[in-house]
Amino acid sequence: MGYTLTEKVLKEHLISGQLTAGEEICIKVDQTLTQDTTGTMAYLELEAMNIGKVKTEVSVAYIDHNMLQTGFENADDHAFIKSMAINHGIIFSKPGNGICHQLHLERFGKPGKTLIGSDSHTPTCGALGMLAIGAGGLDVSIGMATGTYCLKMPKIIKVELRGKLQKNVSSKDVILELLRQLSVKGGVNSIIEYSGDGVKTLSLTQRATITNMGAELGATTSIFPADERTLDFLTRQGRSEDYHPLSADTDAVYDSEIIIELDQLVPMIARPHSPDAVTPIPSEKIVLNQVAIGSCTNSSYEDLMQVAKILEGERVHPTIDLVISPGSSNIITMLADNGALSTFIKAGARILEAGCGPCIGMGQAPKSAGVSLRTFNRNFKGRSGTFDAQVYLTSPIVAAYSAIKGYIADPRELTKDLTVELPEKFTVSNNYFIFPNDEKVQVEKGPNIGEFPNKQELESQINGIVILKTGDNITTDDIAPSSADLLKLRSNIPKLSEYCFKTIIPDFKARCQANGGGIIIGGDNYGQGSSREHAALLPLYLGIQAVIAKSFARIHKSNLVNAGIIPLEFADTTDYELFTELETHVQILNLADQLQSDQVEVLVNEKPILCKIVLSQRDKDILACGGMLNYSLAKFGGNS
Ligand code: MIC
Ligand code: SF4
Repeated sequence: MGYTLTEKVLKEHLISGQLTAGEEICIKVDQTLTQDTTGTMAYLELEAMNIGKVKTEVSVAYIDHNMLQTGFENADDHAFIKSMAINHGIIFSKPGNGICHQLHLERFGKPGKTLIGSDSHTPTCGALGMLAIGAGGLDVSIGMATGTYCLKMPKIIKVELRGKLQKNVSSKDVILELLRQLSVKGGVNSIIEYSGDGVKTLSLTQRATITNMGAELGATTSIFPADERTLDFLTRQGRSEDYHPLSADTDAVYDSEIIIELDQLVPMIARPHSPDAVTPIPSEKIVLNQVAIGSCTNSSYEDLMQVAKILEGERVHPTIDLVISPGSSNIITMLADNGALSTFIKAGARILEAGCGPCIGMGQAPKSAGVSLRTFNRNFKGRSGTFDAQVYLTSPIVAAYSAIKGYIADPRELTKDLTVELPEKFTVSNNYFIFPNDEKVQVEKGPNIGEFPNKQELESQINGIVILKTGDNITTDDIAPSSADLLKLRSNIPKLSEYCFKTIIPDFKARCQANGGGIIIGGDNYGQGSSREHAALLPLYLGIQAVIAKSFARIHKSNLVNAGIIPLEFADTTDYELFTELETHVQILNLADQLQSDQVEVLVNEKPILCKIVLSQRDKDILACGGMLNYSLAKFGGNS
């Protein structure tokens, strides 16, 4: 029996465990990445562990999210991260250089290597044939400190791509189609492996759009084979030596298989407020106020050159604001050199610096009840910076064409040729990078940077009231909302805790304070979306002891364990009905002992029900220590 691509990479990196779905495995980490909104916590944690140089081959600290500097906070965070990077042998990417995932693809990703990143879209580099996994900041700092990462061995889903995309249909439509079929929880605890004759028809950055947005399926990661298109990309980036071919064996066995006929796909959109609310472009006119092109999903040279071709000689519709945020400084240079940048400006577009920008509400919030069409990966309520915005997701081709028309328009009507010739050599500049040497600097910690909230130890019992009962698919944007105003509080858990669950109820913090903390009851796929550990740290700070849900999203569940909050799953999902917000009392006795088993007895208003503990022994040990920081300090003695 042959091996899948995933198994091949994992076999090369396996430290412990067996490659059987559901088993805990620990793997060698070759590379890590952090970005600034999760980075401050990750580096506070690294500081607490008191290590010298990182143990990875390559670790990079990117500044790409918190780019607006309307006060001292973001600049202070950047300075802190930079000083930690210099001291620990980490490459620092200055603000303005671009989005972590685009830059990592351009400069550092390598076929066959492993990458752990404190951002849920880290799987973008799976386009290069690397195993790239998003994780909480604490897991990434452990990865930097020890060169290891542990996870539950996922199932492997084969997606066979057949044929070729039709004119003006994009690789974005491939991933939107998968979201339509599988939903935002269809990939949880799975790795999506692409194969088939359609693979070679997709360029590297087209593949990266697909692997990037596998995060929206809840997948652990997504991976493409490394082939001649991979070599082509690496050669144009001036690093052909990083290439080696990688593909699954023809007799590899998968847990399940899906076939996508590329030529059957049509241009699609995801409707508000979920990336899986996917439909073809409707015949009714959806009139737009804003079009935003960019983000780690769709800001490559190829994407933006297609946009330039559409905008050439045209004018952005008078009712629309078109905003373009390129993925990297190198891409901006190439667009400036070949005239595309002036095409954008002549058409009437607004140009932003290279970074996440409006994707995370860092500016460009739509007007009241505004309708915005975006090439991004998430359209969760409130994420644009306003709660009443109607945000649709789509490809750059649909977005650019719609920006001219004034409504969401089908680009198959377009007669222009959108074929993009890639430059023989991409621009590659090091001027925004600071590469480590043996220099040591004073760690700079501005007044906004607080302590990493940490639990002392595991309680002897859980005893509290249900503070909140949620529905299905609650996002980390619901638990720990993000916007330009809030992102600057990412290093300040007490202040940020005011906003915990603000998209759902106005008084979550007050409820916690009035009851001395308590329990959260969740539906299916609780905590989907980002890797932000703030979605666990804010509830921890407010005294939440446990979350009982129908099921959890992968990264959030790990973040809960790392924070020392117990994630439990209903043994019988109809028990969900037994709980009422602010009324039901929950008790779990003999916590330490019960946690060692596979199920616990939960007293719901004194009547017992059973809940499952779907955790590895290592997770249980972490919880027994009161969280990952205590666990790792005990294990590595603060000096690994
Ligand atoms: C996101 O797209 O939601 C973010 C902002 O990049 C997050 C990280 C964060 O919350 O800081 C992610 O995807 O992990
Ligand atoms: Fe940045 Fe948006 Fe990508 Fe998150 S999804 S890394 S906010 S561009």
